[in-house]
Amino acid sequence: MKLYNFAFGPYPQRLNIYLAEKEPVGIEQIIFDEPDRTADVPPASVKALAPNGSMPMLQDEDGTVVGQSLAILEYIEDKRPDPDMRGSTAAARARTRQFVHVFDEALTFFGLWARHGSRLGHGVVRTSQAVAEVCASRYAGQLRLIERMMMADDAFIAGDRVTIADCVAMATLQYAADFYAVPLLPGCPKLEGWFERFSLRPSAARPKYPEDKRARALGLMEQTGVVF
Ligand SMILES: N[C@@H](CCC(=O)N[C@@H](CS)C(=O)NCC(=O)O)C(=O)O
Repeated sequence: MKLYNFAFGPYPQRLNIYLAEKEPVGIEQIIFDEPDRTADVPPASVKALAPNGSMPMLQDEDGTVVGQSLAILEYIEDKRPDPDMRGSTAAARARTRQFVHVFDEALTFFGLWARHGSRLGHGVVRTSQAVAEVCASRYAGQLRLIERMMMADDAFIAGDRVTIADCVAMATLQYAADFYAVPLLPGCPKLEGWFERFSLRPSAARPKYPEDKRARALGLMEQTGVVF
């Protein structure tokens, strides 16, 4: 299998963390520099493999192409079941997937907040302060929901072992903290404890960000007047 990806970004980082944790055999990672249409990065031939044309993108030897990060995680779990990173029972898998979906929704709200509120978007896309504020509030709401879903005794997001939920969670919260300087929500001790512990794992090593963009992105809360 070939995995086309970027070294940073909330969706790519889901796979980067996952592959570092799982270490599956037979998956070649092709990592592109940040997108640059004028330089054909990623190449048009790779983007054309799937309708969405975004990274990460997986291509299997039989020609199967999977173009959505969550579907890629599930596909690799199906094809390389060991070590299991979803849960060994239907109930455990459902628990993992509930966290995955809530974090995925959180990232959608975060992405809209950033798109509408960050200096990075101003003058590039149509922006709305109202959308930024609503989405920041919905992002915070998702984190509060996750805090209520977590069990106090669990070492990881969805239980006593690393699952795809940890990979999706870390990619989201790390991106918010590192790239936009948006900290974890106050009053979420379980999530905060997990974040501190998981941040120490080699899989969660801070990716290399484009520093010019990051310098403008930092301070999203101040840029939008949002207070948690
Ligand atoms: N829903 C997609 C989103 C992927 C996505 O937006 N990837 C971004 C990087 S964070 C990308 O490839 N952007 C460049 C582009 O779309 O040309 C997924 O889960 O994989």
